[in-house]
Amino acid sequence: MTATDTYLLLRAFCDELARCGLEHACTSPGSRNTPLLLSLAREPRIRTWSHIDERCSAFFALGAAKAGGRPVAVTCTSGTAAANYLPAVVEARHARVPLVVLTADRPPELREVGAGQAIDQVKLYGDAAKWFFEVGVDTATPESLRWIRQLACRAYWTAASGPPGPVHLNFPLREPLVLDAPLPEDPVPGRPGGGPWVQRTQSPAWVAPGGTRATPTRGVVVAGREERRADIGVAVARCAERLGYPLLADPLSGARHGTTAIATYDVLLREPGFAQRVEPELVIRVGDLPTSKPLRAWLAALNGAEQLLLDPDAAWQDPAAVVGEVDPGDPVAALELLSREPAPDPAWLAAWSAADEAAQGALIRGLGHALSEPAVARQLGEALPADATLVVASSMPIRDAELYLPAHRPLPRVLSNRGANGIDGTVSTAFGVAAASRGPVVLLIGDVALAHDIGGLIAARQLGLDLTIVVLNNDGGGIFHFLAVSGEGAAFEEHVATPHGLDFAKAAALYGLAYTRAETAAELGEAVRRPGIVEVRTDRTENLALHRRLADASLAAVRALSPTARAASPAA
Ligand SMILES: Cc1ncc(C[n+]2csc(CCOP(=O)(O)OP(=O)(O)O)c2C)c(N)n1
Repeated sequence: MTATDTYLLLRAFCDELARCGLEHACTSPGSRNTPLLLSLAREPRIRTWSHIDERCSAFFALGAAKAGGRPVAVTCTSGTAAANYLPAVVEARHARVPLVVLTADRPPELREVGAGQAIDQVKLYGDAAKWFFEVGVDTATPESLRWIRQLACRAYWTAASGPPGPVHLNFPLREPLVLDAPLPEDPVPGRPGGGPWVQRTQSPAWVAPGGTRATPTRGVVVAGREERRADIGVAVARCAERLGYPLLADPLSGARHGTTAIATYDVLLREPGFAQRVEPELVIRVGDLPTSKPLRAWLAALNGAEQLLLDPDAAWQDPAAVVGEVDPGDPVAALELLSREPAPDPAWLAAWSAADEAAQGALIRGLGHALSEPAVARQLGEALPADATLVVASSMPIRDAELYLPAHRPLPRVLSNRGANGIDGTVSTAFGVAAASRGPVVLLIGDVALAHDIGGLIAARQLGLDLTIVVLNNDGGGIFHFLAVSGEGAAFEEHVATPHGLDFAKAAALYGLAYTRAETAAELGEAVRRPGIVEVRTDRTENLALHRRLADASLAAVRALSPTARAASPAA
């Protein structure tokens, strides 16, 4: 066995990844992974991004895979380096993001004998990885070169499809780890024409040509997170418009636009009278379940409605077990079929639209001119161009985005780590998104989430990437004020809210980023045009009070629309 065998095999492996369509790989420094990272770096079709911190690296890869919609590779040395990939692998599994994780390992003779940096890496990520394989790269023969080409395709296609997710390939590597002679020609070049060793053909759509499906007049379309395919969001909005169905679309669905989109469903469905009046006969569900609790509760309680789930990934997003029909085919084809024979009832949509207008009016009046947390979400949705990407952190930013991002215009693309709802790795994810996106990328994040991944800021300078980070700094976890635990006094403050008093201007200076403090909407609008950190300071207690006032005002506006309220009110 020589380094030449290892490098021949890894060159063929990387060649196949590139032939399949892999464009980005993240590397981290180390000795044992030298053959892996050099083989990736020498493959001209793969762009490599170097990261010091493996946790940041894997989240960066996650962001790049979300933005690019195809697998991204990530490679590191053995030991705790590989263990640092776990949070991002878990998120990728739950959010169905394709990652090809390539860990270097000690060969068997160096395991469990006290050799350095040797831990048990076999199935290190447990069930979080879709597939695990231990890859021997000691002997390059024509047979093993064909095998490794097939293996690379299998890893890529397994990550990319049915449903997408992370795959883990572990490479025991023996010394010498560098070449001592030029690498010879590959005795098994890839397929002629540049295609991969194993092609994957798309299964044909299940929809019979010319077929139709009857739809009732009272229906709704519910669209949740679908971050990979922009065409699904477009098809969802088109189908809802044709059928005259209100569209309840989470911003992560890519479908929150068009004439039937209802921006404030989260408020409307909290009003029991309204929720009851608008019980539908059919619910067409696409993508994951939206974040909104009132919407989830409403769907769970719909007794008489037929619920159809378009579920190409077999993700089974139905915790209340109310879905009666699952369509595993291509959602675009199914939506087209569903909207072939529309029989819209304008009064049905009008009831939803009038309530939505009333609630939106109350929310916007209630927001006033102050630069509050929901006002920032609203303004970003209004101001960012359609070619921008808005990455939204977990906690209150994603909740504010769901209610306050507008629904009347094409939104920027909205992405968020909602597979496992962690606040970790968010900065690194957003830099990964920036690496694989064309337009500007803006991250909306709370101060605790920013502090958690502050090391991720290194990507700006080290990798030369532009990202605008809007941090809502309420000095702690504002979301916890909405929970009963907020009544627990000093212990709540110290152990749950966790104020830190960090000065983000100094973090910006350390990482060589521009820093702006925005106190007005105009200052925010100006600052988000440039990369760097834009800090908006808010107060956790005031934020809670504002959310309560806004909820009360919008609910009152919806209640005032109900037939009984109108009859009772002398002003009506
Ligand atoms: C990795 C991880 N640790 C802990 C949590 C629990 N958690 C949820 S929200 C939150 C606080 C977030 O605070 P911040 O980012 O400032 O946003 P805000 O609540 O102020 O909107 C925490 C710690 C989590 N979701 N993920």
